Amino acid sequence: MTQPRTDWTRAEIAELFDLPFTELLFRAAETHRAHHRPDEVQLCTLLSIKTGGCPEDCGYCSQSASADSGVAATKLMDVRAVLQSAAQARDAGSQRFCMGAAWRNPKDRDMPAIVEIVKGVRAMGLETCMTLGMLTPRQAETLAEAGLDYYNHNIDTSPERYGEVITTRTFDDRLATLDNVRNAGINVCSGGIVGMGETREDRVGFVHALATLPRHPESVPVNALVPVKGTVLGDMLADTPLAKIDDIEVVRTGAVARITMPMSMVRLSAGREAMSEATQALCFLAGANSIFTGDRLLTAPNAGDDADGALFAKLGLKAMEGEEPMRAAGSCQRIDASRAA
Ligand code: SAM
Ligand code: DTB
Ligand code: SF4
Repeated sequence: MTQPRTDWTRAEIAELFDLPFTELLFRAAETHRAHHRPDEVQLCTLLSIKTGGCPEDCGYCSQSASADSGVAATKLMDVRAVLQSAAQARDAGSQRFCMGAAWRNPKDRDMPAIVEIVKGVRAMGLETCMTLGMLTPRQAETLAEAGLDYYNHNIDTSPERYGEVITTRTFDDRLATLDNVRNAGINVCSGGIVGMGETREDRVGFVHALATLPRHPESVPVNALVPVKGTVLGDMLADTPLAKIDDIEVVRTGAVARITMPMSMVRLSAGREAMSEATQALCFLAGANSIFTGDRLLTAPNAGDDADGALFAKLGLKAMEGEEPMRAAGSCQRIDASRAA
């Protein structure tokens, strides 16, 4: 199979954003159909395995120790409790179990418990994803050896805007971890957040950075900011409601991600709770084909299974069961081989 383009220019991506909305949607839907089943949406479930007290200062995040969000800090969850949650997610029809920790990076002493969790969740027949902050090459290899299927590490916004949102690490730190994950043979999940008061040019730069990685991420989460009181960006949006992103611009971003990264799964992630059914339907038409299910993300509320069941019934969508295109095409041979063993 031919590999998708990774030589997109910013000008080309800006032109896609500028297309008349109907034309952009048509092109995105066409690309979507060429590589994915348009009636299937992947269901993923999130669990916060270590919440709050994070030393990073990400301006959007309720879990940063610098935020005054009221989120209490916890220790790493007990392995058995994580496996119980995973069993519930599997029984509710989830394909992937994504576990997040409010860490700048895992400490080596945390790794044995993390490895046990990965092995246990995988043994239940779920795909595993972790997001634990920055990883060393050795830590990425340890996770790969444990059988981790995906690692989520978002670039979040354009390289230019990054330093205005987070000061405790750099965009290049993010790319270095993505490299370590890729080199270890783990599938990459990387995307970001729209609606942080960024410009269209930032959204162009954000998609450009992902679409020009040496290999596209297998999963691209597009989050719409969940504004949390007590965070820098949540408070900024409360003070300047006009800075709130328009739903059509969220759909445009998803559509451009779909066209530029045709084989990737595009996940309509945080922010669905505040979106109308019609906006979500447009996102699916524009090529979003993955969501988080359940009534909680990490700390923020999510749409919930009843609302999603009703939406899927209305739209004639069903839960994805088969393998994703990039994995089926063997983008991650070593992990696929270990799954088959
Ligand atoms: N600490 C790890 C890290 O930052 O990589 C993992 C957890 S962190 C919460 C994972 C991602 O959640 C962030 O990169 C960001 O994209 C997203 N996120 C966090 N807070 C959000 C919010 N209020 N609204 C939308 N997305 C958010
Ligand atoms: C991603 O891109 N979105 C998820 C997942 N990766 C880890 C997290 C969304 C967090 C939303 C805010 C919260 O729940 O605190
Ligand atoms: Fe910490 Fe991740 Fe939240 Fe940033 S996004 S404050 S690194 S938990």
